[in-house]
Amino acid sequence: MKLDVTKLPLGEALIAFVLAAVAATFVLAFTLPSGAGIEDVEPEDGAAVAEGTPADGGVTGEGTVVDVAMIPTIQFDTVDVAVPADQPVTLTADNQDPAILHNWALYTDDSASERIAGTPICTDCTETITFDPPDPGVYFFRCDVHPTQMVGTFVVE
Ligand SMILES: [Cu+2]
Repeated sequence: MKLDVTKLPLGEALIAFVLAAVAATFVLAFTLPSGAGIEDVEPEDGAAVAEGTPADGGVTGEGTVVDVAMIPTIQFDTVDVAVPADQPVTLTADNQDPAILHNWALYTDDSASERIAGTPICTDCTETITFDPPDPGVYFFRCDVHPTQMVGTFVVE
């Protein structure tokens, strides 16, 4: 039969194919690391990406996260809050004081005449707000329902 004749070209073709595959493997081996290098650069530009996707969870992607709880009875779990000045603050006020209305509100000082930010007044609730902190300094926060019982200091550094 002529099978032996047709096998030889096939064998040569296979060898050529394998050589080409090996060559391609080397080419890919040198190409892929540079591709990965490009991907490594992207996270450094991630700030722009994060700004573009606030709906995906900008809450924790950037900025300062502050958690304050209202606890029994009629008090904040923390009365000293400090944040950096150069990034937005995302504050969550968790009212754990059963059936008592509370909120968290930030003012320029304890006269509470100029409000900077605040959560709604509610009971058995958790409210989250995001705001830009004022200039570095010492500020005042309180619960508007209990303005003398529930107070604290808010420092912007
Ligand atoms: Cu209160």
